[in-house]
Amino acid sequence: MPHRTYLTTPIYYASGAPHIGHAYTTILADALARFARQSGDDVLFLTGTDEHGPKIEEEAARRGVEPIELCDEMAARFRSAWERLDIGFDRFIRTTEDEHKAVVRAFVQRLHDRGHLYAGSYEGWYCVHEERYWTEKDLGPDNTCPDCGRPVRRIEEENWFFRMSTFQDALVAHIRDHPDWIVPEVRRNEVLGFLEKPLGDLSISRPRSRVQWGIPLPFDDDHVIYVWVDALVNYLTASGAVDPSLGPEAPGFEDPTGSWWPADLHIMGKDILTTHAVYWPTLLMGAGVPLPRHLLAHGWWVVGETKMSKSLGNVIDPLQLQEQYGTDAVRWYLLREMPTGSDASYTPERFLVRYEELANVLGNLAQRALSMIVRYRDGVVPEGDAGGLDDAVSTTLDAVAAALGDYRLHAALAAAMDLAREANGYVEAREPWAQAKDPARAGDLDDTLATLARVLGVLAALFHPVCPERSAELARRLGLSGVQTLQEARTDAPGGRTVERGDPLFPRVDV
Ligand code: ME8
Repeated sequence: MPHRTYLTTPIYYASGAPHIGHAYTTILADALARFARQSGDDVLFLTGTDEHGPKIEEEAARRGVEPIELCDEMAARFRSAWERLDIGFDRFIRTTEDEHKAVVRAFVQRLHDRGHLYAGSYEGWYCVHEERYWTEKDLGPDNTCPDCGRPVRRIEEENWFFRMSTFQDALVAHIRDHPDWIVPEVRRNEVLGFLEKPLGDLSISRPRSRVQWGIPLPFDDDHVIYVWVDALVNYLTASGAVDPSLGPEAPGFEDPTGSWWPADLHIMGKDILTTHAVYWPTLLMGAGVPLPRHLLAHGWWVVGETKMSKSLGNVIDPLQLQEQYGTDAVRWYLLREMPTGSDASYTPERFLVRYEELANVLGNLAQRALSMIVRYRDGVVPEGDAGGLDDAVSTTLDAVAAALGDYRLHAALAAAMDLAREANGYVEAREPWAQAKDPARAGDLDDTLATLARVLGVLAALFHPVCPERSAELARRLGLSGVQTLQEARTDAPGGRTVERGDPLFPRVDV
């Protein structure tokens, strides 16, 4: 049986357009999904849009459209952006889907039936942009949100609450017992630090008098479900564990056997780690549902030194970059530039540095090797010893596997690029142009060219998850019927294949 991997991105608010922050998370998930498929796993890769709550309701009102019209438009926009960036998601969920609404209602009913909900009153502050409550002492100057700086609203109303506090000890124990449950470690320590203070209960409903655009509570029609509870349950809906027609007693809640649940990896930005590492697992514990296996919280993209924001007008559009440099270049830049877990700064200069790495190291190696096979051997890879770089390949594959093991994708990609650098060094050291001049060294030249053909096949496989389009083109030029698996590539016998030189894989760009 192949191993199964279920990985998720956050579902993005259907109120704003995708920018490089959203693109980063989704490309990161896509690359991890492709690495998993490459090693033979069955994969479910989920993304989608978060479509309920006051944020959407107010944005729709501002535009003078119905909330669902806004959601339809934005969901289509996210989908098409992801398609243009070669993101091969398996499922795109929308929280306005009937199936999801039914699972959310069954989930909340289940919490109620198990005695974890109570009615109470809430008095405090709310930020619509972040869709979260704040206490007085958290607020910034002039009653602003400490996260986004926007004005918060005073709220006094009846809400249903989830007894989150009763699960605090169990959650702390789970995090301590599973050191790699939250990755990277700095984020794990942040969550543990947060959990040193007593955990409050969680308001999980909004009176319909204030918020209409949401899923009604199954046991109190005057309330809709808090958008974060609605949103988090998407991961369970898409897993197929729960048949919502069976209601809160659906067996899949407790025993998801045969479905994709539990998720192997939830990927998100550090901004929403608390909801994923505190609200979500405690809600699952309340419902008696197994917890996801890992959470990966990545860092934050800023532009130059500044936060990216619509009001500052500095939002970087991944599709504009894609148009200018191609899909693979955008994917490479984002994944190679940001150390998973740390913050990174977008600048056009850094983008070019990363682009030139593709062009001058990988692209140049391919161009040289293929040209020489064409020039010296009429375009047919000779039957030489292809193992001249086997040690370097082994070291690289070990480094890549180790880096992927703890989701350090940037390090895996750095190792892949180093192999291309090493292969360029091999060309310099072997001097095939000198070997070609000396008939006595024809066998050496065969070995050089066969080695380069094999290493290019390995590089096509290694770069495929991040640069799917150009890697497939490289494989085609190598005379392969498709990109090989890493196992096939490392022991490949390229002799006899007809190659094609082609234009540079990554053309020179005018700045
Ligand atoms: O929070 N740098 O949706 P959202 C890096 N709907 N990543 C960034 C980023 C940046 N500057 N900006 C956004 C929500 N992201 C909820 C999620 S999930 C059950 C509900 C990415 O549209 C990053 O992954 O505000 C962040 O966590 C996510 O977009 C927030 O997207």
